[in-house]
Amino acid sequence: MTNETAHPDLYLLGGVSPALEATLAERFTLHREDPPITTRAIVGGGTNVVDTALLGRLPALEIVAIHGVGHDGIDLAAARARGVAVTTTPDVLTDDVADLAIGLMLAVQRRIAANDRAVRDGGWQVDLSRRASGRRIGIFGLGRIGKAIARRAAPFATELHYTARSAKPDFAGVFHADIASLAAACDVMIIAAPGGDATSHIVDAGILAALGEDGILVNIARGSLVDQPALVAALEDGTIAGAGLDVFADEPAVTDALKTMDQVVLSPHQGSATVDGRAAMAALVIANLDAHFAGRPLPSAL
Ligand code: 8YV
Repeated sequence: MTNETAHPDLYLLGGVSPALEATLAERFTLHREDPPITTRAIVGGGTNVVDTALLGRLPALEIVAIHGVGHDGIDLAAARARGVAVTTTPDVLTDDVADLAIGLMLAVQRRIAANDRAVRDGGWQVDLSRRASGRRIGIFGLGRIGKAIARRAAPFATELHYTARSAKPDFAGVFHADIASLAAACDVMIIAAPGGDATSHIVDAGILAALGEDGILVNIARGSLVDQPALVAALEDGTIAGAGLDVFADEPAVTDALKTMDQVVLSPHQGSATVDGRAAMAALVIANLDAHFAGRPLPSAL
């Protein structure tokens, strides 16, 4: 069923909150599968795929409004070539994702999740944890989220290190041109860079070896950046000390090996998932769509 004039057709590609879905339903005719060729808008999450095949099936498509900041699933070049606008929800989720990165870092080092399980099982004598303060902390990717992590990480760090496309003269940290140099220089390495071909499996067995036996890996970015079997092997044989993971190679699947490890803290891709953050993200998705269909400048176009 389509209703092109009053309620443009919108393909709801990813799961969104009931509140956002209700607001979208006031403005659009929603399609959760088999979008009609009259589809003018797509709303999806940061990991959803909009590729040339989908773009080819939707000749009337005008805008892809992403509920998130990642756009590794979107073929941006193909969208641009077609004149399809792409928007994201930057800034409003930065603090929440950065908070979770620090939470995972602390939880791994202080064994918070393992101790919680022990107490629930009636235990009290548990293994000693590691001091979380006084570490050399490295951040891979110094965009909005990476910088917010750095601000929070600074009180825990003797040294802050980072890798970005270029050195940031206004940032008080040690620049490393590549992740191998970063991994060798830090005790905690936090991954905050975009997914996509350029970063696929950039954290491999060699990088984990460079991070070393006292090293902790935290990933709040995309599972695709990490060679997950290599990570499992590195955790199993003590090549690194632990990991805090909000993202995985094949979400929502999480390999069983990780679930058995007390030196690992697992989180179901919850970086932006606060009541406050999700409300602000939903509002920005709507603001982008409203602006587009009113012919106004888009608040957060890529
Ligand atoms: C969302 C994300 O969970 O911003 C991103 O790229 O991965 C997350 O904030 C995702 O977009 C689902 O809506």
